[in-house]
Amino acid sequence: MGAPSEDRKQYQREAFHADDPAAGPLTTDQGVEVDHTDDSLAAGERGPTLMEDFHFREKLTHFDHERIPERVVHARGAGAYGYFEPYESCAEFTRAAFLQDPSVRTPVFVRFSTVQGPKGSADTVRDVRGFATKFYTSEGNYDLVGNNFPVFFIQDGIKFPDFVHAVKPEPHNDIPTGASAHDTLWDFVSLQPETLHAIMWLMSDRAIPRSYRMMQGFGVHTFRFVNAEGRGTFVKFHWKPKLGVHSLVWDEAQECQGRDPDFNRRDLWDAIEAGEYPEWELGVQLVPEEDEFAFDFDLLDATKIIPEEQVPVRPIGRMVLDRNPENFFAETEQVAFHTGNVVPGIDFTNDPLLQARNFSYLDTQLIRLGGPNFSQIPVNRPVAPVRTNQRDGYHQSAIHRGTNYFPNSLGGGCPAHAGVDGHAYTHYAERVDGAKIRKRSESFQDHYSQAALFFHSMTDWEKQHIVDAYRFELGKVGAMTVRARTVEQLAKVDGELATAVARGIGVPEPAAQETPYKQESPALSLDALRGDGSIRTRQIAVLVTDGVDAAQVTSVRETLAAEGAIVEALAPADGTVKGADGETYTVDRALPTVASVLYDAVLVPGGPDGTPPVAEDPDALRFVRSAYLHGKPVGALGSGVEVLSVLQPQGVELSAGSRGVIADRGVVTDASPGAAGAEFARAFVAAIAAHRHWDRPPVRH
Ligand code: HDD
Repeated sequence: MGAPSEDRKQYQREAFHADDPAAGPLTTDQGVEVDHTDDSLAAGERGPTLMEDFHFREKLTHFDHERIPERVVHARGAGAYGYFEPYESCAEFTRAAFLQDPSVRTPVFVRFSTVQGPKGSADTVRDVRGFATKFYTSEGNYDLVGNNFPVFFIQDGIKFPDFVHAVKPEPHNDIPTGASAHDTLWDFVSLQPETLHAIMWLMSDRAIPRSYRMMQGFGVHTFRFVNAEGRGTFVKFHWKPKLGVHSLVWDEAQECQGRDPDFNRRDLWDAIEAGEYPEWELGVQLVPEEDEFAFDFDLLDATKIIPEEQVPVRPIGRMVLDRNPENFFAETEQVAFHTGNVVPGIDFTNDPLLQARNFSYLDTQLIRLGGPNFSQIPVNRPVAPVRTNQRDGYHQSAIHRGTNYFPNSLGGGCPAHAGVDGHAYTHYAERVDGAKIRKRSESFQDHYSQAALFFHSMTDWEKQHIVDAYRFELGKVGAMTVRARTVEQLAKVDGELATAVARGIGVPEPAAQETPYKQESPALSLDALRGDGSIRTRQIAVLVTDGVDAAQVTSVRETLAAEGAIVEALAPADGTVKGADGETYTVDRALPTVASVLYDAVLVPGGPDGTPPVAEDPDALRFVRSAYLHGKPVGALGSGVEVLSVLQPQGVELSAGSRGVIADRGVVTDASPGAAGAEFARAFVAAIAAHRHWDRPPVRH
């Protein structure tokens, strides 16, 4: 609770400085000052509008053309600027300039996205998240265009239009928005077993991240590092978030879609505005060229991971995002990524998915950004000098001088070829020969073992969430043949999984069959990715009303804030509440405007006269119940403990009249009058650090 005068409006009024062009008078696009923009030029007060009104025509014409085509996939996103710095020189493996010197910070722009939904869809849908990074290096732009899954749904890019058509809304009615739970996607999946591994990730909690700041990123493909001597090393890229990897639960993710469709975008924006800069470590899995065939899968197959137990991830640097864009359209919408944007020292492999992407990204920008000059848009512009003989085209903003061809003598031979021993990009001289054929390699034919590896590496609660997700998704599929065929495919991955899914969706259980897959990779479980255990930036709700024991709130709030959590006082109405001490305290938000799904934990303080202050408020009770059902920490102090009786139908036992701190599966209480000691705060912090408590019976996931 804060001072009553606090201004909570977040609009960036300070963005308009005196030297900002917007500070001067309104003008037309030609710079002619406009004295009046509220009425059209008309023949008389009630007469017709005149064609002569150039200001009106210009204003409306520009407005009519404000939209550009949204991205065909990854339309909805959020971006931020920051920097990357390597921990040490990577010269042994790559000559890339930005990976040489720990004292050199390379600026970056990152865009996170969902894939299926249009630009206006909700954030917390079940979907892959894009994680695209543009490094503005001294040798030109390098784009690492990855996802938060390490594998992709198909092996060859020629299948991309089929896959995207299948997952996108169905063509006859454009339904569903932002969802994969529909017939055409599952029809495709059931017929195309190479999708199974990525689909397993999609059914896991990885597909509903708590925050963009709390998800991993992967380059997916095997790329190639090349060092100054020209030696190649296969490389897979990993981003690991400092805050650990955390997810929502499905019920909560769905409610979030209505309560705050911008849940993930707002979270990123707010954290950066608050100076809580998100950070990731960049790691690499390195495989010497001579080990290309040392695995039981093909390194060129983007539906496979290299288990971290087989090739450890080696940390090579860190990235911090510390600046929000100033204009969403100019920066986040117009940013153009391209897998073909590489710098010397980073090269491709023959992964057919990557090869296709190297065509598709440049092509898509031509239609989306309206021509070939999109690299001149500020967010796309390299910091390295650009000297080309490319000329003209739509939206050309450079005023080129001199000759526009090579070789030339009239322009002094400029721009000249770069010397090969300088910073010029030289392609890795891989030897290639083969017949011209349309045929998938035999080494790409196993589609089941790594889907099984992922499933078997999950904890019990993660496995249950996967079963629930399959049941939800297939339960929305109308064609029973598609449901049954998907279960048949699942049976080839894991019989128990297939049976559990079949039981929920009304199709015959598959015949018992032993699958040969027994391997696990513990590094894949969310339990292995909890980060440093800190509670930084967790959102904690404290439910208050008149008569609240303000001393309790202040004491717990101080401890939580010292740990970096964000504490908000929620009351039945906005404004102020009167504490039991007679003082007035400001409310942060009114309960009817928020919901438990927007917070990570809830605390119910007491009142000094033994009455629990929020016991009568239905929003508060629903808040507590929902937090509990979603596995979140619930804390209560003094008479606030009585409010938790709302959880008794869920099996929570409250030992009435108990004194002292009790922490049981994320429910932390101290019923002593005036309780708010250090012991309670410590136990509550530990419960929040655990994120969710899956051992509660029965938690609705
Ligand atoms: Fe893609 C956008 C990631 C396969 C074709 N893709 C796009 C974005 C991300 C990815 C993060 C959004 C970039 C942004 O924020 O602007 N895509 C991936 C990953 C893939 C992948 C990790 C597999 C490893 N993509 C893929 C294939 C193709 C495309 C196989 C086509 C052959 N992707 C596109 C695209 C998009 C795109 C159509 C839409 C908008 C854009 O490129 O700029 O060209």
